[in-house]
Amino acid sequence: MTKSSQDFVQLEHEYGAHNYHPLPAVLKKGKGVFLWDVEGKKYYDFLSAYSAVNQGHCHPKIIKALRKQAKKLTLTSRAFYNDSLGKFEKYLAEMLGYDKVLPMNSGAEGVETAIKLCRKWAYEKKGVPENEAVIVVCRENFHGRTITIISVSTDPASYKGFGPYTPGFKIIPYNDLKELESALKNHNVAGFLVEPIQGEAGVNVPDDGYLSAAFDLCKKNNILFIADEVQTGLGRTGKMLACDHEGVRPDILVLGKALSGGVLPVSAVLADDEIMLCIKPGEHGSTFGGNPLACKVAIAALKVLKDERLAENAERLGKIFRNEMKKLQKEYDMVELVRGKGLLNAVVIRPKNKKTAWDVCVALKKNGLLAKPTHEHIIRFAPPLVITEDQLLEAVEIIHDTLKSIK
Ligand code: IF1
Repeated sequence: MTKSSQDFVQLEHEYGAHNYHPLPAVLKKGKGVFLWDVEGKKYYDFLSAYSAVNQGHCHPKIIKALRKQAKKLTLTSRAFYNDSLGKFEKYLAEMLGYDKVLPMNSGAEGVETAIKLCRKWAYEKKGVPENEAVIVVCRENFHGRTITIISVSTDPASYKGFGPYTPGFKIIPYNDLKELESALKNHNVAGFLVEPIQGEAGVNVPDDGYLSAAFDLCKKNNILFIADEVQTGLGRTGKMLACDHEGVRPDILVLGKALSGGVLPVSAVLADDEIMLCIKPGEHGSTFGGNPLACKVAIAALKVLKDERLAENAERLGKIFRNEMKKLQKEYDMVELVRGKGLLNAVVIRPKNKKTAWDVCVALKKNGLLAKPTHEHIIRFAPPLVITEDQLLEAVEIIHDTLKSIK
């Protein structure tokens, strides 16, 4: 007997840890901007696996690279060289203009790597006394789920009950240059770790000029500017990097998610020699980091971004999308605010008739569009960057009809 959605929900509930609360959509197929559930219902995907599938689901060129390499060699570990890693490192380093690349797997591992690299640099190059390096981070950040990373979280759901926490961080408000300036006065500050747009916080876009001014403050004080572009990078906000909007070139750049087009966990840290070579053989690594399969997939994923001009598409369609949402904002009292950059956008729902973002997302799902609430009143809209204008406008219609129906 074929299983229904409810059967799969039950199966996960019974045998899986309860560390998520998914919308009740059980998916079995994806192609481009679309997903299908086990009953065969088709959806627009407006989450894109948290921006990991910028290139669209199962992009034929990425899947082709995956299949080709999977038949040859998948993993050797870094105990040996392989014939794919150097090619990937060269491709990524040249594409983004850095001397070197350090490959990892998850985004959190990438951020951990950046933190280690920054601390090492502080002791070796800046002259911070051993074990006294401080990294400045922002309130409402999201950098992952490891113990060190949740140690700097200000969201109790992320950190509460998981202590003791890792020391060596200072938390300041986001988008506040005065606070940053005063925090950076401490000579032991080694780096400033920041999301160019805060994703989990609800697509929190800082004021124009914040990133470039923050970068200048870091330079003035000999502090590394570390950008977590795990979510904002690789075309999502309408430029290859969100930092490109302000002409900022981070000292340490962290990428993940779309680096593989959502096919495998692939993350990477980029930096110039002066910083990257502070880590010596044996001091950092990962069994799967830089594996041949991941490298070939990542090169294909990066080529798709470039060849299909996905950043430009995100820039153009993002403007159209926000414009359409602003029309809905005028029409429906329920829509309080629209914000975002490129195709990373959020709609804030005014709590009305006790409707939460969750309720709206459930209604959107019924109408054929998948999106995820963040916090109680924010809906993130982030379709794959391969979406066309016609598809985007059709999705806008779905959002419109949904708002009309629950008004
Ligand atoms: C989950 C949010 C997105 C990230 C940034 C590092 C990581 C992430 C800027 C870690 C991960 C995810 C993880 C996912 C939810 C999610 C998320 F809602 F929490 F904010 F994308 F919007 N830096 N973000 O956004 O990367 O280790 O997961 O590969 O369920 O925890 P990872």
